[in-house]
Amino acid sequence: MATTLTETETVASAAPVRMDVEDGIAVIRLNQPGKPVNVISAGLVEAMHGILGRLEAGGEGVRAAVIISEKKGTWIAGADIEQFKDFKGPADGETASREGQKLLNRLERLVIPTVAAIDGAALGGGLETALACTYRIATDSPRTKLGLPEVQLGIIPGAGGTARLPRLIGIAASLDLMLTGKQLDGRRARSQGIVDEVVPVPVLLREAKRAANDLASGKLKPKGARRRGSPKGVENLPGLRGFIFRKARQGVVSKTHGLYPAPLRLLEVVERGLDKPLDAALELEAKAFGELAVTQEARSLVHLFFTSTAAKNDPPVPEGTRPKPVDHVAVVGAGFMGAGIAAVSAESGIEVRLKDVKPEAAAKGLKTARDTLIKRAKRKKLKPYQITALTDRVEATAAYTGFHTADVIVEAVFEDVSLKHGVLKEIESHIGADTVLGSNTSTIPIAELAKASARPENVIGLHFFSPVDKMPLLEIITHPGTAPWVTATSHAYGKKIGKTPIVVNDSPGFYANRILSPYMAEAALLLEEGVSIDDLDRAMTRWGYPVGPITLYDEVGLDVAQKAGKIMAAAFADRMKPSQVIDKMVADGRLGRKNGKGFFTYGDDGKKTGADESVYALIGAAPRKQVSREEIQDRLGLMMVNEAVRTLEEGVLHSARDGDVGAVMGIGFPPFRGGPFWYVDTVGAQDVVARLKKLEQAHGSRFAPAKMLLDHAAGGKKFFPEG
Ligand code: 3H9
Repeated sequence: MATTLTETETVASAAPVRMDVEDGIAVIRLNQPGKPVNVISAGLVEAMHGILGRLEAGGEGVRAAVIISEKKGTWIAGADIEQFKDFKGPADGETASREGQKLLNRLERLVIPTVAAIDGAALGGGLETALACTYRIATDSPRTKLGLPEVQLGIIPGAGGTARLPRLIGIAASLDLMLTGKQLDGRRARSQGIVDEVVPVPVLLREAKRAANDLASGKLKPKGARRRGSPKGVENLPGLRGFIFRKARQGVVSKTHGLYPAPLRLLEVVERGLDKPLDAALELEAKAFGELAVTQEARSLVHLFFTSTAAKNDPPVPEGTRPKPVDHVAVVGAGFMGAGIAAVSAESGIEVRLKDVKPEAAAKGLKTARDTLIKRAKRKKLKPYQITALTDRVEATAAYTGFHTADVIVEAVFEDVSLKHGVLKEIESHIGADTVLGSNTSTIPIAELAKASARPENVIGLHFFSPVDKMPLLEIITHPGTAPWVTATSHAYGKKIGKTPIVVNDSPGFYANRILSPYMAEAALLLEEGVSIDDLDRAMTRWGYPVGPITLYDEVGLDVAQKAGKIMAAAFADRMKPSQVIDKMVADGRLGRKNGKGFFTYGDDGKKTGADESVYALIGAAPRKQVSREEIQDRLGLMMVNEAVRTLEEGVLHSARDGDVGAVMGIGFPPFRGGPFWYVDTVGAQDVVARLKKLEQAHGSRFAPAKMLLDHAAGGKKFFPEG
């Protein structure tokens, strides 16, 4: 593969794309200067057109081309999402889509074969670029991910993906990918027919050139054989295609209650485009892309992309604070939470010691952790030896052996201050001075916990959410004495295990539970007033929450809710009065789903069967009151929003950004509303204040607007002035 000066031509060293002709193969290397990832920006599009023009002109002895990235970890991360913020109306998005389509059509129509050599993320417009190539080779690296995540941004693929993917892998498989935004590693992408070969990283370029040569000579035919035109075979049987789309539509509506326009529009674009020539299908795509890109839903989801990325990359620690590497973690308390924390840590390559007092309890925790790891590994189609390597990373113990090597300790014992104090002291006698001492408490102030410690500067809250392997947030709580390196290391640990960390200051309920509490308390009050269980849940799922508040009571456990409610009521007596309803439920032995008895009834399989009508007699409130859905939504929703603003006002939150990320990722605040602060900006602080004042008049001072909200309303201020 020797490259000689005469064969090699470099467009410009600082250009986002470079083309070298090596042994008759044009190697197109992507490396956007000054960007952490390659994105399809105006500059990249222009540079690619330049290169395609040269290839079309011929004359350089080029037989085939390979597109490869020089950026570690990404091939192409898709369109530049930053540019979406500048779209003023549908025409801007439509133009951007057409520009992308034009480039990729030109790539697809080259007379020479092209090979996408993918190592790292090929997402959105990145995968669409690969789909326009003749052949795709991906690496087996864990960082290689292929997918079309556009619906998660409130849009649809806009550079040909809605037309090319179904034509390549079929309707049902492509809808599954586009509706969920799921990302596949190289091997899974091959089994779905998206890539043709999977190779180890070091040989990617060599193998891509080999494939390019073989395609040029005719020795190799593209296997995934792009079926041009509509998908052939079984999916075209009379009735079947309609059935696939009907089922998909039903799935979307039942999951989203029609609150997200993008997935429904995606189905329409794919269905209508299937029997059309590619160009006509692309027309539909561009129009829909333009319209969706300026919806409020898309703007909110783009906001969440940037806020969550920033929360991951920008911890609030003094400049120059360096985190310690986290390779060993010890978890104390092998219950459901402890086992979950052990599993997610091991999955990210960390060696874990899982300790409980009794060997049987430790063994039980180990089994739970391993079961979680196996379930997740099977979903990723890992090989048996890889699964064994994963599960071997967790070791159970009833003693403190091996703790001296731990970089981070996560204490996850029962929620009781004196128990936690005792455990903390014990742990400290087995670890060094440079170990982070984290507590997975959800209610106990961290400063209170740190009182028992000989090294309070090492103590920090690491609040995981249940179930740990599914919930994306890690709430990190510092007390005034926490050392910056401890915060930085905890943040790095959270990021390493795939969580989005936010750092907040110590306060009762921290951030997530603090804003959830008044919302839950208000739901209980409405029950007492005679609103039905179903009306309450339905109102909030229609507002966009994944489950309603009454279901959430049952899921969390009524005893747990009761305890947390009392702690919060003690701290914020004016607005979080504990409800009699919860006390009556617990006194009746109703703990929620965990004992099959709560606000709902449960079948033998543990599945919810319906509201338990006998609850109304128990709580002394028959469902008699008609409260409009909007009023329920305002009473609950604004309680949470107002409380979120108070936490920013008090300095519990470092930023509105963290508040939005925490509410969406920790407690299911509807993502398409962007988080409580983005919501206030969207509807306007004046509007929120007016609605709160109306509620205050009708129901009392707990609805009094936060001072910061009043200031924003009076001054026309925004939490995100830059939009
Ligand atoms: C699309 O493609 C539409 C097309 O169909 C049609 C168009 C016509 N744009 O996450 P990280 C930044 S829609 C702009 O920390 P990682 C990110 O903000 C797009 N910026 O790294 C961060 O900036 P900063 C579909 C982007 O290694 C930095 O890069 N694609 C973009 O953990 C590092 O990011 C997606 O939705 C972007 N597309 O993960 C993929 N991507 O340093 C979105 C990243 O200032 N991206 N940045 O904080 C990702 O999923 C992850 O960033 C990725 C890397 C997996 C690529």
